[in-house]
Amino acid sequence: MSTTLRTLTKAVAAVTLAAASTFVMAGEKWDMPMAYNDGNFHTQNAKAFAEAVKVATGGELDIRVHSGGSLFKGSEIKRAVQTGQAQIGERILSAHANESPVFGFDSVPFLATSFEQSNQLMDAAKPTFEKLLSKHNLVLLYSVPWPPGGFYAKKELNSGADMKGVKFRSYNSATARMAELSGAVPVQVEASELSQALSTGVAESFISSGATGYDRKVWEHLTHWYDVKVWLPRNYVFVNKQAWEALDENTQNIVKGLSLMAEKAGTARSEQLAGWYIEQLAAHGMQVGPAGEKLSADFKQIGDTMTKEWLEQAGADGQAILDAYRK
Ligand code: PCA
Repeated sequence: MSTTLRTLTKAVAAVTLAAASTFVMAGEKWDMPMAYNDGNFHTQNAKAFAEAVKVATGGELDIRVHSGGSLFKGSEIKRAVQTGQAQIGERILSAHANESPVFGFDSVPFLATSFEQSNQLMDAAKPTFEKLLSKHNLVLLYSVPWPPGGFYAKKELNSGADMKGVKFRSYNSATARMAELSGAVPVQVEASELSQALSTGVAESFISSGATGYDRKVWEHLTHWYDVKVWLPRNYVFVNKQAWEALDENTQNIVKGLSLMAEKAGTARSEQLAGWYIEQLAAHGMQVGPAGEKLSADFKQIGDTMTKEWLEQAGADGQAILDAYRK
């Protein structure tokens, strides 16, 4: 039996046991801060997960989702969960690459550019990634990739040189570095602040999936989206280690099983919506399409530089991930 199936079977057994048990546990309430807006597909997926956990535990574990950075801002979520101010949370993984380069494994340019490759890369990275998370007092529940990232701009881009001096919104160290290497000027902006940054001219270009362009209605400010497929960055959901250990084994098994399902369902949703988001950008008047030859070649070159840099920074851990991925 596959690990996935075994965990699911355990979850089903645990649900049955929980339903049959007559003793009453003290109910747990967990706060789950998330950075992205309520309608975003990751947020909707987490809400479905939280609801399933509540039903399957007979209300004994009640996870309350706080979307859009309303409880903790995106940049505060990991620390809040590490220190137990919140029990569970979601964040874009690569935003933590400044703490350890391993957190940036999914944002090495052009390393994994399809959903299939993204899942293979996650499998390859998991042992190293989970070990690192444990050092940060966190337990991984599930992770879901965003659709492939492309370039948003308010003018035609024909080569990397067209990025010179452009104010470029970054959301992690990889997007900031990509901006620098192309001569753009990086400015860190959370997705929840993106519309404002674009309307005030703080930012005029960025890399992201169609999902964020759609969620933030960027057609109000921008005109072009180039399908570069530079990466599929992941959001991940993690629990404070002590909060996790305080759950009984049945509850842990239920949460593990439902986490597997949330990962599968969220990934399927991301893949299903990927093309639809791009259609929406076009339907709202944006020009969408592949990058031209020169632009692609220039970004490939930047990608090569960044891959080299990442490997230097991530050392043996990074190499182990790449070796496992390429097997
Ligand atoms: N959207 C997120 C990160 C990756 C993506 O597709 C954002 O732009 O913040």
